Amino acid sequence: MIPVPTLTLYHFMACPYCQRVREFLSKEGIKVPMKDTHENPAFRDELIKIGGKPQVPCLVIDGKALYESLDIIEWFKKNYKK
Ligand SMILES: N[C@@H](CCC(=O)N[C@@H](CS)C(=O)NCC(=O)O)C(=O)O
Repeated sequence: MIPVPTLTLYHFMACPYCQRVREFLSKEGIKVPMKDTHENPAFRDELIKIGGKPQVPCLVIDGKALYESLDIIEWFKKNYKK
């Protein structure tokens, strides 16, 4: 069996870089659990603990933070098989 990584996308609605990632995911039909750091400040604190900064978007892959919208999109292109 191929191990499936646990994914969480930290984001907030007004962030254009988050929007870029959300649009890519939507276009590709990829569903990822999301945490809105503006809606819930506890998610912001959580992200700082994991990745060291509150910058969004951030994809957390098995507990490891991947920042930068274009790097996140590249990660999905490389690693996500439908
Ligand atoms: N180059 C980054 C830019 C991300 C960015 O600037 N995000 C803003 C929100 S739109 C942010 O999180 N700013 C707060 C911070 O950097 O701590 C990307 O493409 O993901």
